[in-house]
Amino acid sequence: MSSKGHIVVLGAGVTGLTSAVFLAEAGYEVTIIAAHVPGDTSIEYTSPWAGAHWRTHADPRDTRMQDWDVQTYNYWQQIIQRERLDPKSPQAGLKLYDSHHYWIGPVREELWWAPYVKDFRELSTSQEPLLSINGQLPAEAMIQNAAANRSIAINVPQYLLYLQERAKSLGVKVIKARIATDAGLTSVLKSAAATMKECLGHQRSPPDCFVNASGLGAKKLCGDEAVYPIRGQTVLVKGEAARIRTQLGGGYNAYCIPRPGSGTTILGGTKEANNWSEDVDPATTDKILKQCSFIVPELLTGKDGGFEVISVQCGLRPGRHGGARVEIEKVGDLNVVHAYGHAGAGYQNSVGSARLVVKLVDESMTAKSLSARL
Ligand SMILES: Cc1cc2nc3c(=O)[nH]c(=O)nc-3n(C[C@H](O)[C@H](O)[C@H](O)COP(=O)(O)OP(=O)(O)OC[C@H]3O[C@@H](n4cnc5c(N)ncnc54)[C@H](O)[C@@H]3O)c2cc1C
Ligand SMILES: *[C@@H]1O[C@H](CO)[C@@H](O)[C@H](O)[C@H]1NC(C)=O
Ligand SMILES: *[C@@H]1O[C@H](CO)[C@@H](O)[C@H](O)[C@H]1NC(C)=O
Ligand SMILES: CC(=O)N[C@H]1CO[C@H](CO)[C@@H](O)[C@@H]1O
Repeated sequence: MSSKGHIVVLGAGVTGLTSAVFLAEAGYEVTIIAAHVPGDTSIEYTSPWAGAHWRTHADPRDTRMQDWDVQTYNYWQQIIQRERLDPKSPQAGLKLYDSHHYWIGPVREELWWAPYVKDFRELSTSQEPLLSINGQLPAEAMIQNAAANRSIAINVPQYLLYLQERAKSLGVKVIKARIATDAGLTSVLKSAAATMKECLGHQRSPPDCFVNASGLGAKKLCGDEAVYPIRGQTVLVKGEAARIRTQLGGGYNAYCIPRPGSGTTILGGTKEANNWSEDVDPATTDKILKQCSFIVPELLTGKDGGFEVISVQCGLRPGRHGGARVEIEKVGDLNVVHAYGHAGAGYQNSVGSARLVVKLVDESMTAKSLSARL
């Protein structure tokens, strides 16, 4: 089968892997080059540190991100449905749960997404579980508004491996290598080409297009000053929570995300802009555990009546002023499709963002063949 062209994807986080899968499905020959691949852990590799769940961050005016998130929600439901019909198919690590949203004080967000998620409903604070939760909280921290719907939690390590296997089964080659970042974009591209030649010999033609899914690495790679870290600390505890929970307002950003099939749950968390530290802060751990003890009582299984903590960790979300950059840039003779800066939404953006990457790559190939004919 002849391919539509050879695309090199830089990065093997959720953005690069999903883009690679969709490009391969669209008929391209794809090579991934990445310093970190599924199974690795590093502060420079955000994807393994995510919760993760679908809980949109899109502003009501950000129709691009709304669209990405809705596409991903629907696509994940299709995967879940397919696995239900064929339990022997590879398991992605996705599961539908009830997802509860609690607000201390007024609801300060527009719930544009209510019609797009399954079974959205308001919850009464005079009924359980809110009655019991509020019964333990001081007046100023009580939950005044609550809603629920069905949403998806992702077993992150499993999903990354699933994406990588899916990519490989479509012929995608994965090269683990770091690309030098010290001498500008043209040299980045040269270095990538050299790495590929070294690792793959003459199996592959020179790239027709590059996809730049380097996450926070984009800052160093091409000096995009709009990119910045948003640090998040989380606690992994024993037991799989009965449902997803998010609590906002009153200075809190507490969440609970069961990790499907693993017998564990992620409790969070923080959002600290411009902090590059990978060190966990014990006071923050205490704060997370205290706040979650009110909203996740079913996991208080420790001998001391607290959570059974497995690990505490930090990840750096790839923030970007102006939002994620998914666009074409022409660098010399080569077309680069950028796909980085998805901040705290890389998973829920991933399917819509990857489909846009395929569209941009298609456009760049059309432009390339037109200019070759002139
Ligand atoms: C605590 C926490 C909770 C989160 N919860 C959620 C959630 O619930 N839902 C959600 O949607 N999102 C969540 N996120 C956000 C999500 O994790 C990120 O948006 C996403 O992982 C970003 O993926 P990425 O592929 O763009 O970047 P990364 O995963 O960082 O991947 C970057 C890739 O580029 C490679 N790379 C970079 N530079 C180079 C180089 N010079 N040479 C070679 N390779 C290079 C790296 O090795 C890596 O493979 C959370 C994040 C954190 C930290
Ligand atoms: C990826 O994007 C960053 C930020 O714009 C840039 O510095 C880097 O050179 C790009 N890398 C590639 C291979 O296009
Ligand atoms: C970053 O976070 C660490 C760990 O919590 C903390 O010790 C440090 O003071 C923070 N740095 C900045 C610049 O906020
Ligand atoms: C897909 C789905 O079930 N959507 C529902 C979400 O909740 C809203 C509000 O109750 C309904 O209108 C949608 O039909």
